Amino acid sequence: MSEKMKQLAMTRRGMLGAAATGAALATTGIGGSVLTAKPAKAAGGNAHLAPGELDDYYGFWSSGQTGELRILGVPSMREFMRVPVFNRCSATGWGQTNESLKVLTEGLTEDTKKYLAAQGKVTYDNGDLHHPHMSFTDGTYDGRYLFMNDKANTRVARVRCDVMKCDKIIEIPNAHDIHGMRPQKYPRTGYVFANGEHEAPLVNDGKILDQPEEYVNIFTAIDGDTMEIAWQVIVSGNLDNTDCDYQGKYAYSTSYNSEMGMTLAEMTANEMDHVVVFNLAEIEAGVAAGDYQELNGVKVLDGRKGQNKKYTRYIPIPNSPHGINTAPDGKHVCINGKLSPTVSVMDVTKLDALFESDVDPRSCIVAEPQLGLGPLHTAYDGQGNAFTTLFLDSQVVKWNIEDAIKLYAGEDVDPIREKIDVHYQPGHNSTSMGETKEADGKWLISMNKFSKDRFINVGPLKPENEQLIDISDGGMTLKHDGPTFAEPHDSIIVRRDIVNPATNWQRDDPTWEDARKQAEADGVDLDWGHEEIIRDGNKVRVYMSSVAPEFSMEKFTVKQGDEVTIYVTNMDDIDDLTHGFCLANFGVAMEVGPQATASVTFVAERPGVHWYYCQWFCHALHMEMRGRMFVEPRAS
Ligand code: CUK
Ligand code: CUA
Repeated sequence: MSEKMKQLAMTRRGMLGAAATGAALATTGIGGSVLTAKPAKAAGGNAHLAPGELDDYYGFWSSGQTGELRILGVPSMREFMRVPVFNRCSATGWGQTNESLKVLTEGLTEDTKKYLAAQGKVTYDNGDLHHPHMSFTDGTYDGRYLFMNDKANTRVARVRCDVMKCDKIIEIPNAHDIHGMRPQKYPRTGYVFANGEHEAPLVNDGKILDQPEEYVNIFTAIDGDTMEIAWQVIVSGNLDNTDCDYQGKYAYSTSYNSEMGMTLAEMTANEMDHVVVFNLAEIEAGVAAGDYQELNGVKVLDGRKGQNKKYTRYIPIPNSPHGINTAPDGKHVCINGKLSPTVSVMDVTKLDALFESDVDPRSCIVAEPQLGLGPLHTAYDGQGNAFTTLFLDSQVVKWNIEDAIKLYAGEDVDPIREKIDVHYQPGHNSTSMGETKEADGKWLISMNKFSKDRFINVGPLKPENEQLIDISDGGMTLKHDGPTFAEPHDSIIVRRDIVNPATNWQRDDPTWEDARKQAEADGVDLDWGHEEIIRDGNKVRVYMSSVAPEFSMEKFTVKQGDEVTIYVTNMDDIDDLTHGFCLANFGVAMEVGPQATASVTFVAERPGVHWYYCQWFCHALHMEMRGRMFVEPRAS
């Protein structure tokens, strides 16, 4: 270690103090020496991290209509990364590279491919990502995958946590506009449950149009390992949010339009809507017994109201319920009333009876406290308390579940502990590890839809405001305002020891499987510095590698009209040494991470001299990292 590095390491230790918190220390290799950075002091709820201090938690944020996944640090609220998923990303080439286009196109239905082809496209370039959730093993996060929905184009995506890139996107046939989505908690994920929000004819080919009585809605279970659809269930009413139990027996979804109305007045007519409970074992038995119709390659079971099949039960809930959240106690589930000032507490141990006998479906409701106006979502501290967002009141209310149950049973107790003003109109909230059995009661995020006057004015379109609230001392103390761009709905806060991404890619990563096969067929060794041009009719494949600050190919020549594929392999294996490949005036740009291969295909319909350059600042000679593509004009 150099003298300077030693000093730096000493200073860091001095600055951070000796108070170890028991969490794993992170090591960061810099120039061959190793510095250790300690996690932020967890106790006492210090939200301000000094430069160089590391966060205790990863925050995984959705981005709504931006279509990407975001990674933040909690408690610092620093944004670290944007992982493109349903969107087109200019920086990484997501939506343009062959590797990303494979992910974006292979899971689309034939119907959608046809529609897109008519638009001159191969994939959508928008999405509406509401709900990011991590895979579970035995009731807690396991650091394998993140799953997320696309409400805009009816898809579910998966992000690999080892490289923080999306590796699978599937479109959900038969369903419309996937909204609520949660992974199975126990024994593991397992299933990923996904709600189709909007109802439509089961076969939506135009034969049935304005006949809402013929519309249905679809609940889908996806196999999180293969990203194939396991089964679907037809339900009555449209589906909003979903969650599941810690026993591996039930999933449940809120439904805000049991009326199946088409207008606002119709949709809000009933005082009671419902939660649909899905009996996983009965559904699996139904699949095994062949009690389904096959529609677009998916096994679809009928779980509509009045079918009296043991697949589903409908529990009346006031009124247009929205969020549904299972408590870390493994027993209670909060159903947030939205248009009703109540949260209904469902006891999952009472669900068996609903399927075994003719009991009142409401017999599983053990509390229904009035909390305030517009309850949307609930999070937990793992100590018996719940935190519910009140959209209309612009507040978060902390209340005690056991006291709410006593109140419902007739005792004279007030379950409400405290209310805190948030700014303004909160939707989701999340607590540290709060949707797992390891909820630790340290931090609460309130995801507020409006920021109004909280920041300097940036014009008519304003950011949202995500507020960090310290709940570690039994109270609620606002610590930080965090503006975000359109429109994170949901977030999870994951202990950092659970998430262990790699710093470099592995050369045999499946991401560039196709490139590897093509290179093999072309006799090119992708694992070694290479520069090779293969002509195959009017298809030209250009293989080059990069080592800072050079591409292995300083120039290459193609003909006007050639379909050119460029493969770049980044041979650098140094932490954080990403290169890029940008072909100017061809609209081509991509990220090439350390040890990764990336490729892009275009038609060289532009004669002349064209520069390509590295667009990720990688070296003191980064500006010099460039080369020329010569395009010979077509003989006229
Ligand atoms: S929904 Cu947006 S605030 Cu899509 Cu989870 Cu409740
Ligand atoms: Cu390589 Cu910049």
